[in-house]
Amino acid sequence: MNFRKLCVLGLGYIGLPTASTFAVNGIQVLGVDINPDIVETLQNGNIHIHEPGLRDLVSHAIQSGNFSASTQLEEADAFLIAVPTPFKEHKLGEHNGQKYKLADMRAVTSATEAIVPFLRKGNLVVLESTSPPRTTVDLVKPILERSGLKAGVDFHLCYSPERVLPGQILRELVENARVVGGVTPESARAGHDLYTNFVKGKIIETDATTAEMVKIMENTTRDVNLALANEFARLAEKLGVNVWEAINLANLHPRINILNPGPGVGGHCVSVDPWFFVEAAPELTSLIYQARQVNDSQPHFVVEKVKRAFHTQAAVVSGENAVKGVIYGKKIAALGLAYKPDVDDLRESPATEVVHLLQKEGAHVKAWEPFKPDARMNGIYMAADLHDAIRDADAVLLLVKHSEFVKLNPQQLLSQTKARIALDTVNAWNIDEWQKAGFILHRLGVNKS
Ligand code: SAJ
Repeated sequence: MNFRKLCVLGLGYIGLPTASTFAVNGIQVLGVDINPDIVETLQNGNIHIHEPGLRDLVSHAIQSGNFSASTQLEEADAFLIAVPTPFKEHKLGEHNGQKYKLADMRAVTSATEAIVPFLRKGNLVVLESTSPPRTTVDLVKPILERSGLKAGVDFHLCYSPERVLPGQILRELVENARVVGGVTPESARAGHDLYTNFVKGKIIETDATTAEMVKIMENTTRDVNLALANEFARLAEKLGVNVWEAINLANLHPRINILNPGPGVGGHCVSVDPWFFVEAAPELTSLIYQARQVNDSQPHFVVEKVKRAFHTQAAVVSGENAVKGVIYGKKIAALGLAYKPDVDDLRESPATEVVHLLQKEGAHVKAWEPFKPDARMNGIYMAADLHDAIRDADAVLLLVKHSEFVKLNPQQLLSQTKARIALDTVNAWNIDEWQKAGFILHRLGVNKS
């Protein structure tokens, strides 16, 4: 099938890179977003998200004359839906007393509804948003069929998951294998034809529900493995072992690849998608549910660690014993709020959760996020720069392994801060160097400084 014009609905972290990549590969693309600010930003040649290479790609797309942005759809040969699938804010599911999160499908629903008046015979519609299993056949298909056209007969319908890693989206978009699941084999073939316009990895055809399951399985596997790593960190602290050394040694085994523990699991994918399986079948997903509990409770573990760090110091200074209340009134510089290294995405970030929990304990936290210096976070005091964050701090808490934090020189830092306690939750700082400089460095997964 030949595609001349494509409408991409949703110009976020996936929609914008995908739309621009199609455009630079010769397809005429209309990017549609309900947010007029995003459309205006793009029309002015700017971008609203940080992703390496994206600014150049979008300006090439615009210069090619193939890309434009609008709040309104138009007729096209294909429609691609890349809108968010967050959780319902005020509603939880429950199974045997265990509460679980529910997908909020309003954006997918309204994007699909918006296509209906423009849908024509022979069109292709692709859903890319990560969605609970069976969304394509049970939600999207019936809405599109309100047009009077039948999916798989009059128009093609596919689910094709994006699998790109934030920070490397542009490369992975082109190089990764692509799964295209159709409601019929012909639909899958049409989806295949669309993605051949730029995908260099394999394009594999399957059915829509398999493609949905594949996507959720990938991120669930990562989440469960991350829960294991975080549990190992807790165990290592209890057993007096350095978890980082233990993981390195275990990973020498040819079939073992333990991930890195950290302050928790965030972002809009790995910490979200496993809930789609739990929602689909809570009675079958106890391991998946438990992994979510472990990862969601990791910020609490970090806060306990911060308390112990202050308690150790308090005991040395004044012989105080009580751990409770030990961080009340303490000034803490939180370095990094993004959900992972070298990205500007603060969604579902465990670092922000750590900050909120510290504040609940009465600590005064100043956060510094170099990738989003102007971010307005609800209830979080954002420092103007690193210096502002650390100047009056009693402790420096590293929450994200941004490259620029890894490179920090403890000797230089010492003269810029009152803090002598440093706490590294991501294994970024060299203990010897920091101790030599005069800091007491505590590390997640290691029970001594
Ligand atoms: N994390 C750790 N330790 C690690 C690796 C990650 O604590 O060793 C944390 C990160 O800091 C972050 C979270 O896990 O908070 C998730 O980060 P990630 O890098 O594992 O994944 P995402 O969410 O950026 O991207 C994932 C990718 N999925 C898989 O690797 C299976 C990506 O390929 C998907 O396209 C993306 O989700 C998505 O959009 O679904």
